[in-house]
Amino acid sequence: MAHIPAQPYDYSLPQIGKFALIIIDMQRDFLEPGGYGELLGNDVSRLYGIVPTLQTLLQTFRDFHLPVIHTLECHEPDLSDCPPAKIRRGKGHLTIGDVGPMGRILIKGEPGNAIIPELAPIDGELVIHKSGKGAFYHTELHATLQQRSITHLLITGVTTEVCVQTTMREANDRGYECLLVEDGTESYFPEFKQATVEMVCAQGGIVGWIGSAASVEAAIRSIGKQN
Ligand code: TIU
Repeated sequence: MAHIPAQPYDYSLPQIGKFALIIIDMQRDFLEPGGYGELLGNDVSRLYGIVPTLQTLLQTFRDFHLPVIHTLECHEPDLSDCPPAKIRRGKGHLTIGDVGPMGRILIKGEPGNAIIPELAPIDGELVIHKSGKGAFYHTELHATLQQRSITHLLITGVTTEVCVQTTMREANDRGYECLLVEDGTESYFPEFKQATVEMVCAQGGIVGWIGSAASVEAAIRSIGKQN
């Protein structure tokens, strides 16, 4: 057990085996020009800023053989898992399933749907394919976490106020103790990131905690030494 300095108060990291790192949707579709994020009208360039921080955090988890979960937002090639309302959204010249410069947009298995190479999963890491914004909706995530007795989630990825916040709220409602890593998440809109960071830990931590990647890494190293 270790304490991580956090908002609104210290976060208690339980023993090894009980917590996991979750990296949400660090996919080319959200970070690179020509993907889903850009077709929604966003400037995608600012999301890359968190990649070095996430690489270091991910490496710390790997060094201590701790559980890592990656998620991808994606749809089946026949779009059977994509609500028509989601396809209609955005009003760009392309939409989900259309062919863009990185293959069919937001479709499982297409080049643009892959996790960026800097953070690519390795053998043994859980990869969750999700059709919604939240990682618990229509996925095996909750059952898998329960099987492994994981109770605490260190949450990172993109975008802060969309898939990250939705997943954190879903996790909180299922009883997980969640810490959002502030410098490990990013939004196309800095003001939305800031608002999300403030709202999830307001009211005594109504959804969870906010902390830094360095604090998480320090806590893991201290637990690692105890073992
Ligand atoms: N549009 C936006 O900000 N995000 C998404 O559509 N998905 C995720 O956040 N992954």
